Amino acid sequence: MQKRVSLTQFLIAEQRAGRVSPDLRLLLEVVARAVKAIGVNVSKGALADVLGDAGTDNVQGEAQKKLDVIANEILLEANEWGGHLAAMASEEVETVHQIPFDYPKGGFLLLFDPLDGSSNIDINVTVGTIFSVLKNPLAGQAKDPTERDFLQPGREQVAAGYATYGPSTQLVLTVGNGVHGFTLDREFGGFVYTHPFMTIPAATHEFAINASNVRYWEKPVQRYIAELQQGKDGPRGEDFNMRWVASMVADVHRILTRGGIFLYPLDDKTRAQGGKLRLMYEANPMALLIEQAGGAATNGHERILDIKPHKLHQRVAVILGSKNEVERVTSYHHEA
Ligand code: AHM
Ligand code: MG
Repeated sequence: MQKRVSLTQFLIAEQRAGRVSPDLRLLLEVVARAVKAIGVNVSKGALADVLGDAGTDNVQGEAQKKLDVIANEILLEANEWGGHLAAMASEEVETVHQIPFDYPKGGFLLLFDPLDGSSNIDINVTVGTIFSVLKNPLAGQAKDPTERDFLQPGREQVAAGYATYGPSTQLVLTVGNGVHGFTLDREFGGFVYTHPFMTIPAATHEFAINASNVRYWEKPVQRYIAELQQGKDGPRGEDFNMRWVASMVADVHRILTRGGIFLYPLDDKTRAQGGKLRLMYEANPMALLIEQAGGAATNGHERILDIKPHKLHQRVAVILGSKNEVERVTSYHHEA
């Protein structure tokens, strides 16, 4: 039988190779533990009264699902006391979440979307957690981090990842040395290293976009998608397939597994707020993973990881996945 490697063994090997500090290893282990707990709650569904609306709105003015609130609380509580974090930020929390006074503070900032794809919760379709890790620029000082300390471009991330709660619970992460996937063994209760060095082919025949928004898109995106839809009969001379789960984690996971392009472009509905998806805890971590797997990620004009954020809950247009296709759509934006 092939020897199984656990997440802990993987992280210890990364630590010995000098790519992960002891504190970052602890952080990733704690996130993995929180993700397991979220997965348990997600999988209980209607049996545990975790479905439906929480009856509250988040900072973005979106109705919170019960599981949004539960997942957020699990991640905040799990990460407060270990001493590895200086502060946290979450899609579900308006301001920076400070580490309680009675716990030591560490050198990292953790950002997350506790439960991405909320519209899929009540219909038993894959949802996930997305997270991003930055260094605390105030490390060694007695000051609490403020929102400004979080506003670093995505290229500064020291780690990023996501979990999918689907037929199996998977954890996919990068610490800057490729993308690595782990599958939760539910009987034994641990993550097993199942997907080493995930890569995205440069070419693809699969795209993901919410095509109901076609009339709101900008011209370059309308042109690109129209060309794909014309298939063999159009300028591309080949057919393309479409998939849209409406959970970014699931769509990105498919792309990391078999290639593809994902677009949530700027459109007339979301222009005023800068896009639909959030830069700091959705686009940035996914962009780092995609680049680490050999793909590309832009907002149509520039590399996502180079965008200098100006606010915590900033939104952004997202085009990511197989390099050839991302470069093509981006060039259409430049031509326009
Ligand atoms: P959420 O963080 O509130 O769940 O919203 C983000 C989700 C993404 O997971 C997904 O790609 C997109 O919103 C789906 O949008 P649409 O409803 O237009 O299909
Ligand atoms: Mg989300």
